[in-house]
Amino acid sequence: MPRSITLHNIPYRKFGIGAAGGLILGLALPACLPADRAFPSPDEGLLLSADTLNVGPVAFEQQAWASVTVQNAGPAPRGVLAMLDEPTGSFALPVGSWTLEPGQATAVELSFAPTTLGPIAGSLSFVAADLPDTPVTVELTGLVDPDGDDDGAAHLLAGGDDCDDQDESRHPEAEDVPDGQDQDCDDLVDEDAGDGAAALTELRSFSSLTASTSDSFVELYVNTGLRMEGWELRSTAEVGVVRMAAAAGPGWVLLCGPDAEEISCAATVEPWPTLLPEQDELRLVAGERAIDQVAWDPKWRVPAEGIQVDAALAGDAAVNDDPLSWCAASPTPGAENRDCP
Ligand SMILES: [Ca+2]
Ligand SMILES: [Ca+2]
Ligand SMILES: [Ca+2]
Ligand SMILES: [Ca+2]
Repeated sequence: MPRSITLHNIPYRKFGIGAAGGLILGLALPACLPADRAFPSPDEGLLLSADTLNVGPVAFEQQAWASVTVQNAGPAPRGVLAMLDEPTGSFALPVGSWTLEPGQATAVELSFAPTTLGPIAGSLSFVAADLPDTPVTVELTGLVDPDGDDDGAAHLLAGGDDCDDQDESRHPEAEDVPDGQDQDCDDLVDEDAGDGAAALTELRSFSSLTASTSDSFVELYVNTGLRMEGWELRSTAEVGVVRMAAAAGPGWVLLCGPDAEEISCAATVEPWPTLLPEQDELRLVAGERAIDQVAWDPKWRVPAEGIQVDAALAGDAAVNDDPLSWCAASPTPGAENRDCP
């Protein structure tokens, strides 16, 4: 139970009088202390409602408040200054000074937002302007909850691997469903979308003779809205990483070279994986899972204008493995493909 503490020796300590002198003065002074004084203390210092204050447990990125009441037990108005001593910066005091009338009390609000794994210890002292050598102090303890969302993974600041300790659906053991969020905290997004979540539908400017990243693109038909951040577009020789700010689809989605300007791209691939005529293979990979791949006869050269999957077959990650599904066609980036002849 918190208890009030009282400075019993303010006048005597101030004048450097020892215990014996205090006793003598104490015996001599009762007549000077009004019997009808409103406060229980025989001195004229500050009173606190507690000498210890425990806050929490509080999770990281959360905040709790606590308060302690300080009272002017003296007969005159008094300036009061608070001094917070806590090395981690987890406790904060919005207001640090007051003027209190005789007998007036004020509740001092104190916030606690952990910055490191606890318990976090400190102290809060109050000193009256006219009694600078006799502060009154409340000892502080802040308790920390290392797993704020109770999903079994601790916050990063607690040495854990929960990338979002306020969302129980996000932790390293979670399934990363196709919703634009990285549920399992591995910086790959939506990689558990599954085979066939997206299928290659159109390729442009992959020939080494015509390669220009300003007009190169890979078109996908995305069957469910997803964000392919961190996925890879791999040719036989090169690996490009997909950078995608937001989820896109269902529908036609463009992955583009880093210099693309004239087409509306959902994502950039860096570096752009040039597909050589003699190495005609392209794979879209999420983590270690191949979402779709196209590997056709190496003799089949990719014409400069690009190739596309027949409109009726778009979105099927199995059928586009067949070269007969593809044909040369003028580009339709981000729009429905043409019918192959
Ligand atoms: Ca957690
Ligand atoms: Ca979490
Ligand atoms: Ca992930
Ligand atoms: Ca996800």
